[in-house]
Amino acid sequence: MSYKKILTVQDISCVGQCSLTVALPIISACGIETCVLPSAVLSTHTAGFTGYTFHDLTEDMPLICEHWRKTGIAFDAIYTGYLGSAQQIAHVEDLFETVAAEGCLKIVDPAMADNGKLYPGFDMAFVENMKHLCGKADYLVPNITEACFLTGTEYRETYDRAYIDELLAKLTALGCKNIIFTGISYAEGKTGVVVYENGAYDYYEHDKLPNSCHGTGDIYASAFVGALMRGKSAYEAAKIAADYAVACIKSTAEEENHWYGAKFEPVLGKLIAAVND
Ligand code: PXL
Repeated sequence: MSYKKILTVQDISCVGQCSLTVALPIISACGIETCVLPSAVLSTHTAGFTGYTFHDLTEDMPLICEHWRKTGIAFDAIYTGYLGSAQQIAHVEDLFETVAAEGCLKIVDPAMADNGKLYPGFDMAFVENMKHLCGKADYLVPNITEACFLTGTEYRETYDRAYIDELLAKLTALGCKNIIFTGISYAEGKTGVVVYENGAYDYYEHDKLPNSCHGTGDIYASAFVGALMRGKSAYEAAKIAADYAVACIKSTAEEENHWYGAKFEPVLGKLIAAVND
């Protein structure tokens, strides 16, 4: 097997167990060379901390990209997470054109919203730009809130298969090829992930834990990318990532002092075992 090299583009929240501080260790643990393009440096993430610093790296992005292009560096996959501005989205679209190796997989996590709301600092102009980026994705990894914003659909806490099918149809109309739709619950006490690939619908269901943790979306997408790059099918990668995210949440249960993220580190061994299986 050739040694796969992937690029992930998202912020560094120095403290908070999300974005790059999650993607880098998780994808590396899957056995994939993980290169990073930090879009911004924050002292912490923005969900629950106040007074955080935010150093924008938008201007560096095209310079870094140009150096890679000149050097002949190209990636087997490009995975994007939290991006700070419309301009950053445009730079990512340039990266898709200039530093993608042949057959490069583009995986977009439109990390911008959860629980019916946009994260602080995002607005509908950003959503419009994100729609354009999603149209270029081979794999889109949204949650329901993000899918609603991307498609102009009313967010619902309770829903049925018809609602999810409608969201899937509207998402594919944006142009994205395959969708890994997270946090889909059809039964009390259960949740799961819909794998919509080449027009076919599949669903992996698992227990819904009573607690939830910030950053599990990033953990999920990173584990999915790592497993996919190890040659797993999209369904198998979606299942591995779901089982790993559940293990991370379990390892964080009952931890009041650890409200800001999930303790993904102690259970990395489970992920490594699953991708090597
Ligand atoms: O987990 C997504 C994320 C990434 N990066 C930053 C965030 C968030 C979610 O709030 O604030 C800076």
